[in-house]
Amino acid sequence: MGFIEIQKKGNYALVTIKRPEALNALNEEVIKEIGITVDTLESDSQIRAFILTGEGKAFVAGADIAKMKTYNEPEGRNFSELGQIVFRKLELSRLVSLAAINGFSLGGGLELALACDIRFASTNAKLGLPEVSLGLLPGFGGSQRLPRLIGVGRASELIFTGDMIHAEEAFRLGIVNRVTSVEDLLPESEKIMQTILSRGPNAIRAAKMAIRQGMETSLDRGMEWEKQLFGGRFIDAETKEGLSAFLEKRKPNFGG
Ligand code: CO8
Repeated sequence: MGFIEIQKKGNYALVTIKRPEALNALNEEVIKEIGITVDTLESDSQIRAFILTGEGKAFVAGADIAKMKTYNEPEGRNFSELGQIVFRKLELSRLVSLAAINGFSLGGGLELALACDIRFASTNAKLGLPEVSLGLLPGFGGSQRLPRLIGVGRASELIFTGDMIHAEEAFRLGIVNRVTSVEDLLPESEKIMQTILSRGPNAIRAAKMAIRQGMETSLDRGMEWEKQLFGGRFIDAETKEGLSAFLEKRKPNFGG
């Protein structure tokens, strides 16, 4: 693949978007490669998570503006649909995803990060949904995910102004979980991945399912889901091992 590098690191992967000459802007090829990457990692039974980052001074500076300039109405809709489908696949994947935002994360680039489970940003990162400055609106799910994440008022302000914000402001708003120094971004991302990967893998998968499905339904239906998933844990050897290890005062062996 031309735009994406996958480095396997035991049971997780470091995925780097590499189109630095255009600040990693997303054209159709890059988006398709992101989809192929998710499929490839999902089909690898050893891999349980990935960290997504960008090469150079951007995470992703948005959808490819030069390419979008050539679009007519169906092409614009198709492009939006392609991004939506690929980001949704990433979001619902069994893999835990962490966006390590190393620089500009704008437009489609922020929308990509919003589809990940966890977001860390380095102090130099700048985030925003500047689509309205181009006569567009977020088209890869951003108008839907951002209000769900930070509330309608705050999302509306960011989307209507198109303003870029610094990492600290993104942290204050709840868009990113953590702000790190530039040097610490990947080590901190890897450290939290190690913690996540040391826990019960099937439990994490169930928890992700409960969170993702629960966020899109009523509280009562979400709790019904949670109950089913919780019950399901008791037919899994992993749960037996986790409970026994606690009682035997030892570390659980989840085989990871
Ligand atoms: N698309 C294409 N090329 C880009 C993009 C982009 N989004 N961003 C940067 N580039 C290119 C520049 O054109 C430039 O190319 P060249 O060297 O050939 O002139 C190169 O990357 C370096 O960029 P700059 O020289 O501009 O770098 P600066 O450090 O001066 O500025 C910025 C960095 C502030 C990030 C600036 O590049 C910028 O404002 N970029 C555009 C950001 C933006 O508006 N992003 C949102 C795009 S719209 C979007 O994402 C919609 C998503 C939903 C689509 C739905 C389908 C229809």
